Amino acid sequence: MPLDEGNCELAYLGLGSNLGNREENLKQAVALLDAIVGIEVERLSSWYETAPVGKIDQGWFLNGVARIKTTMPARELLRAVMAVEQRLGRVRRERWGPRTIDIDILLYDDIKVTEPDLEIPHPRMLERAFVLIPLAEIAPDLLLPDGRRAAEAAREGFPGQEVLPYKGTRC
Ligand code: GSY
Repeated sequence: MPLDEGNCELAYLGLGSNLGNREENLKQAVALLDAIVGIEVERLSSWYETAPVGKIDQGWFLNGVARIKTTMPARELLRAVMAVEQRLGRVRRERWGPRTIDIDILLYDDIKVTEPDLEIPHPRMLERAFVLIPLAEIAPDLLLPDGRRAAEAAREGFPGQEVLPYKGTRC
């Protein structure tokens, strides 16, 4: 939902799917997020085909990053994000396993949260090509928690982490 400029924070969300119709899952997640009062999706990266990181014996992901404006505090945003995951049928079977949708809060303004169920900045974002490449596409000058700009971080080599442009499904 469009938001007034005042009392909003900027946050970045990582989106991923590797089960079912991945593109449809991601598009629905973005639409559901944007329909929430207190969230406006104001910039969205392209989708990228990415090899699974962590548990590698699963299907490739489609990943992207969204920049949102929000009036919600971080914890309320987490609840909203989890509600969207539930709506899209996310079932938490395996911690690192396949999922219809995964939405991670990467950054929220420049705040730091270290709680068992919520860490901001996202603790693994700086190691993940599937986060940094789409993030750099929409916010190349964004200052990351380690002091680098997003564009610089995305240019690093990421051994074993394949990230390819998504060309869409063919009929
Ligand atoms: O943390 C996000 C879920 N996830 C992903 C992902 O989104 N993309 C890729 N390529 N690998 C992943 N491993 C996990 S866990």
